[in-house]
Order: sequence, then C-alpha cells, then structure tokens
Amino acid sequence: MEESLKKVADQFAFEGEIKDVRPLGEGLINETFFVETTGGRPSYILQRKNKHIFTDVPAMMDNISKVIEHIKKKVITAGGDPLREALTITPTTDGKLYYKDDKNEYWAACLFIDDTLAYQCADTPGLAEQGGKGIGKFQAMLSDMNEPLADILPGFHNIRYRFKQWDDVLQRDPVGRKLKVAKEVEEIEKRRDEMLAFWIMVEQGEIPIRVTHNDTKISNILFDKQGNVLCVIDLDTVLNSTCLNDYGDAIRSYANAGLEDDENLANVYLNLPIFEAYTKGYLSEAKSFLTPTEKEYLAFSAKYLTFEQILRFLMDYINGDTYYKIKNEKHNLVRTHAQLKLLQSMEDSYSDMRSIVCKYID
Ligand code: GN1
Ligand code: MG
Repeated sequence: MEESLKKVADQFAFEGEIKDVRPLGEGLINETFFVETTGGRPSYILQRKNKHIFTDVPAMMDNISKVIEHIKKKVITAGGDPLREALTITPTTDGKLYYKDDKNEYWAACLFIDDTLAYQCADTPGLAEQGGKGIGKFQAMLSDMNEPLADILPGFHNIRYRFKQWDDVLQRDPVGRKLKVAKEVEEIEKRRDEMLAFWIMVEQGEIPIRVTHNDTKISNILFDKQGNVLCVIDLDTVLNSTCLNDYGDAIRSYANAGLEDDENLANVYLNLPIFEAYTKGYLSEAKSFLTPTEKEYLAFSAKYLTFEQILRFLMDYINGDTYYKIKNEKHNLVRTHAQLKLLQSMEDSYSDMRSIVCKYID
C-alpha cells in the first residue's frame, strides 16, 4: 500500500488497524479505494473527491449527511438495519465529514457494506425490477424531506445550462475538434427545442422539484446475495431536482443492452423487457407520490437523460477531455456514439415505452 494513502487513511476514525488500501471501482470522476482492516473489523471505502467538479466538498458532505440521516430514520421506523440499508459516513478522528490534505485534496470515507453485489449491467429483468424498486424507495423515503440541499452542482441536469456550456465550447473549439464531429453536432442541434421544452416545464413548476440522487446508473445500487436491492450508494450528487432525472438516467444505464462506451454499436439498443421490469419496480414504490404530469413524462425522461449524456460526452471531447476520465483519446467519442445509438433506439421504441409505463401507473 502506498505510504501517502496510508497517511490519509490514518486521519479517519476506522476501527482496527489498517491492513491495506487499494483502488476500487470504475467511477468516471473520483478516485476510490477499499480499506481493509485487521481483527475482523469492518472494511471501509475511502474516496478522493474530484475538487475541480465538486468545488464545495464541505457543502457536498453536508448534503450527503442530511440525506443519510433522513433515510436512516425511515429505515429504523420500518424495522430495517440502518447499517446495511443506508450508507454510513465514517468521520475523521477529529469528527469532521471530510479530510483536506496538504495538497488541498478532499477525502471522505464510509463503511463498506459486506455481503453485497454491485453490477455494471442488468442481465435479468429480476435485477432491473429490484433496481427500480431501490430508486423508487429512495425517492419515497426522501419525499417528505423539506430541508433544502445546497446546490453544489448548479445546472447539473438542466439542459438550458448545458446548452450554454455547449454553445461556449463550440464557439471556442479549443483543440480544433469541432469540424471532425459536425455530424454528431447536428444530432444534438436537431433535438435542441424538444429537450428545452421539457426543461421549461420544470422551470415553470409543472414538474416538481424534490430530493433526488442524480446518478442512478446500475453500479450505484447495492444488492444482497439473493438479488434483492439493499441500498443506494454514491450520494455525491444528491440535489433538489426532478425525480424524472433519476428514472431517466437509470433507464439509460439498465435498459442499454450494451455498455455505456460500447465500441460495437450492434450491442447497443433499448432492451424493452429490462425497461419494463425497471419501470414496474420503480412505479411499485413511486406511483403513490408522483404527480400525473411526472408520470406522463417518465418515458420522455429516458430520452432526455440520454440526450444530455451525449451532449456532455461530446462537449468534453470537443473541449479536449477535461471532465471525464478517459482510457484513450477517442474514448469520449466512443461514448458519444454508443449513447447516440441508444437514444435512436429509444426514439424507435418510444410508443412501446409509453404503453409500458401506462400499464404500471395504476
Ligand atoms: C459520472 O463518476 P460517476 O461514474 O459516479 C457523472 C454522471 C454521469 C456518469 C456517466 C458528477 O458519474 O453524471 O452520468 O459519470 N457524475 C458527475 O457514467 O458528473
Ligand atoms: Mg457519481
């Protein structure tokens, strides 16, 4: 184990002696490590938060802590296990929610939940249904949380804000890639009005603002070994936004028959049985609190979030790969193409998607 990592880990109130600290996971933003301790003590997750993206880590950790506290109360009232059905932040030895090191990097830690599984794709409808239940339940537990959260990522799923960034990057074209992606740019532009029209409904209050997760891909849910959903993880992006973001982003991830960055586009399409299973699970928990307008826009939100992700990947490519971690210089372009293929497949299946949602609304 790296000496510098051990030094950081020593700042946290971990039980037992630290035996090893090693890299874990596939996040596109933060650096994540697994902390193993001795003597049958718990393991932990240690993360270096990306301070260029999360510019106010103290406010982010405060949001996470408030959300966790609210969820734990609900779990306890329902007779569940608050250490397994919710994340638990491990503070520093001086009781803080994060540690700032001598290079001004921010670190945070939480308890590792044993005997759990995380997935990169939803192989079976059963798993997708459980994932949908997990997000529906997460939102339901937070539906009476009135305390506002700090807006640590302004405009995160706001397409008006994203188009502002997009117009700026296209105008600057800092690494001269714009002309090479003229066709892809055109795919964004031809959907601009349709996507903005949805966000106007949010701005006008026709779609309510709630407490939401905002990064609901399948790898952000833990399942137990029987395949039941246990708990939602990666709470960095908990914000006040629309529930439709969470549903749409989850469909983008669960119901993609291929990978987010699949190089073989033949693998990528909307898997309707998985879409149906996720929707069934989600609505079994969420239909009691969603408004008729939210229900009406569920299918659209899958297109919206997939579109937004295409825009973000392509914008990062044009901008010279400053946001997402990449494995090679074409990576953001490969991601763009895979997500565009998924969006086209959703557009082809849109009337089926709407009929499926209708089946589970009441
Ligand atoms: C990022 O780092 P990770 O994997 O949790 C991103 C999400 C994207 C996702 C795409 C703060 O999430 O918005 O949907 O990559 N998070 C941030 O896989 O930008
Ligand atoms: Mg995340």
